Amino acid sequence: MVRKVKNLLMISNYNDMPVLYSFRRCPFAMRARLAIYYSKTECVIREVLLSNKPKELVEISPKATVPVMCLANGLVIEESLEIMEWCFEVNDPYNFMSIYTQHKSDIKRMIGLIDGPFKDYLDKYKYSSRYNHEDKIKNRNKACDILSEIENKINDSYYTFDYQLSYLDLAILPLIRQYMLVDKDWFTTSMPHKKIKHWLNNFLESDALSEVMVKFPVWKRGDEAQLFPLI
Ligand SMILES: N[C@@H](CCC(=O)N[C@@H](CS)C(=O)NCC(=O)O)C(=O)O
Repeated sequence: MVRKVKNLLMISNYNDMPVLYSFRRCPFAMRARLAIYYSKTECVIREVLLSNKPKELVEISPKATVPVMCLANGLVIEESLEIMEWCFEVNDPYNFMSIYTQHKSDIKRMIGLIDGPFKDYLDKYKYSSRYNHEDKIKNRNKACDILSEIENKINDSYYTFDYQLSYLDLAILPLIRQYMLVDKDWFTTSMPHKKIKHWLNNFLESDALSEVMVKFPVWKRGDEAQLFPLI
């Protein structure tokens, strides 16, 4: 969703750069930061605590999920996928948008599977202390079944499309990384989708991931602008 801030004085912009409200470990904020990184967009990043969101974030985006991107003209982009699209519409040095445009319905359907049912099973698997052991395994396996679609999509070059990263890879890798992190040993030794393991490993070893996972102190009003990415 895109909204407009009415009182532009509410936005403290640094050199007219977009401001990204982010939370380092959030997979949705990660996908937004990956898009910022790959589109070579310069922005100001504000790391937030989900347990103590700054009022500046809640004022510009009452639903107050992260990521949120606020542009100098007052436009506020409140969904991670829309932030990705905005970044690549402004600058797309790796031509991500051409594959996206050609295969939009397929890509949206797969992102929908990962953001929807996969994320639901992942949360139940990850926070399984609230459930019994049997449920934990059941939810892990249901999430794993959904991953068969992605496994079938990954080609011999270990991308979902052609011979390069795409919008789809960037959008879903952070959630699949989160799935792996719940039980690394099981994922490495027993998770059946071999191509996914290889594809995820390439991502885990990438410069892009190191850049987007740099730790920033939690932002508070009055702090100096923290630019992102650092390079
Ligand atoms: N559909 C949203 C989902 C964003 C989302 O759910 N972010 C989580 C953090 S991973 C959040 O901000 N939750 C709000 C909270 O925990 O208060 C998007 O893609 O941007």
